[in-house]
Amino acid sequence: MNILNLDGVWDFTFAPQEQSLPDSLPHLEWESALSVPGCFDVSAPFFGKRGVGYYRCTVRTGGLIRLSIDGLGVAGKVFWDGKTIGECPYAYMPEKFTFNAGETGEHQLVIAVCNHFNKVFFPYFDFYAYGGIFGSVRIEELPGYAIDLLQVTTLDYSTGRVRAAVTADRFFRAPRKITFEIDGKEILTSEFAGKKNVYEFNVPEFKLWSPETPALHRLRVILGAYEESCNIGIRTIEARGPQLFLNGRKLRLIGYNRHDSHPQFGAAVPPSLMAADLQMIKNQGCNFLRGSHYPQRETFLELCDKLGILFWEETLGWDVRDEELFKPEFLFKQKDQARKLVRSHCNHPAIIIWGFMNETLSEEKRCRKIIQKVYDTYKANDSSRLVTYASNRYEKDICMDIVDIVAMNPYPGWGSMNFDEVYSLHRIRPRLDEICKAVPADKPYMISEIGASAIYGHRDPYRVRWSEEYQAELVTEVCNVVLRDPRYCGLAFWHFCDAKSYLNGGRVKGINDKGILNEYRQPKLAWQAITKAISEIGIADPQERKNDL
Ligand code: ADA
Repeated sequence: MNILNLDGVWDFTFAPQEQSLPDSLPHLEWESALSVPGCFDVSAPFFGKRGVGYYRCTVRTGGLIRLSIDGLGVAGKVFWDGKTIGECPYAYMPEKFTFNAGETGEHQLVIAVCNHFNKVFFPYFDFYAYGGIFGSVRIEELPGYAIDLLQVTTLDYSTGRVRAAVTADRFFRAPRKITFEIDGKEILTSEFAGKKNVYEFNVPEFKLWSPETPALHRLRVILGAYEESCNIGIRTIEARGPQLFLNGRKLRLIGYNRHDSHPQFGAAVPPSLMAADLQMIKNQGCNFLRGSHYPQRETFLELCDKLGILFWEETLGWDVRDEELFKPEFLFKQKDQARKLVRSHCNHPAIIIWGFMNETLSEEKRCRKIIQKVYDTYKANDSSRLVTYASNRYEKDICMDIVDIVAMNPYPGWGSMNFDEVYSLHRIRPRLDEICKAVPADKPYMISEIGASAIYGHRDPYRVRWSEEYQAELVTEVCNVVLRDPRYCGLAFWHFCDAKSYLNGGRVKGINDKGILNEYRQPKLAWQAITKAISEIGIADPQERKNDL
């Protein structure tokens, strides 16, 4: 089986007059060239423009193929030799298309990308809607059928027992032999008939995956003439009462929210920068990231697996307003995204939480129904992970009982501010304590966002808001309150680095400047402050630390 990686230089042309994806492929003059992955609106002459960008490449292949696009934005459409193959309706979501490519020979692949806002990516989101192809484009040449979904789950971390659920695609008809290999050794051979089969086996000489020792095993599955491989990690994640447990051991999360964003690359952040970001986070003593607010690139998740960064991945649905939230199509799209996300990323041990609907109307009964349904969809597709949403409804939230871990985005000392008050850090502890009391005592509770804006380089003897000093003191106080209190099982600062947004909502320079680093990853004072707090206070549960003494 052959895999073609199509990353590289593609022909490009831009149609600024087009407001949406075309029904059929128009006649085009290929005026330019761009790299894939890449965003077209981060460089001249397309800076900040909205319209439809067309990417074209020529591929030598034929027969049944599976084309995968690891995320694009804002929406895309795929054409093969001029014919429509399918759509990528959700920004950032990986998509796969299986189709007959025709006779072996040269074929033309065109991906049209529209970066106008749509009913998935709304103009009021607090992050920039980049246009481009964010991740790799690949083709697998299939032997006439393929595995559609391979889902591996750890059943028992003490014995290394796993379950592998294998679903064949719609082209699979006759029964065939299926073989599983782990780390190059055959461990199971069986007959595969029908659409979905489930197998259980023990991983020989298994090592547990954890942030401290992110051990991976290589799984190869061969079904007839088709095969695929992936890394798997033996690990379980559980919520028991108010605690989290990873492989049966108490777990506390500390880290950041992170946008996949950079001034020069937009949302198509190169792997080297992803690795550098993750190394910084790990080196600081953190173990957790929330991929705010959309699906991630495969490379990024692979890096999290290998470096041992626990991950919260979520679907796109940021603060969606009620005129959209309560339309049936919103729920349909949320469920569809949840299903696709699980299917795309279920074998990454780093992912421990699936998320959805950031800061929604969780104080309303009619929203409760939506939250319940999206939660159920995740659980039906993957019962091995925790599912939640990040709330900013605090005491008013009526959906905390639904989710596996309560997650709040409070901004004491920053949000709901009284501008006459220069310095508000004294508000942090009382406000966090109040919110804590409102969270059901039997649920794990984490802070999924907290922070303050700081303009990089702005130092101020008054330590006013927007100064690096104020932000640094705020994060120190947050660490003092949260890391010392066993009630919290996690803390994720908003956010790792400054990221492009819009000018609305008072975003200075159109940037969300609550980054602990600036958009070029240069540290503000708060970076050192967090490093210091982690090394002085530690991240383990305070009660466990006491027991250790
Ligand atoms: C919210 C939201 C973030 C960001 C943040 C802020 O909590 O979830 O995406 O917009 O506010 O900076 O105000």
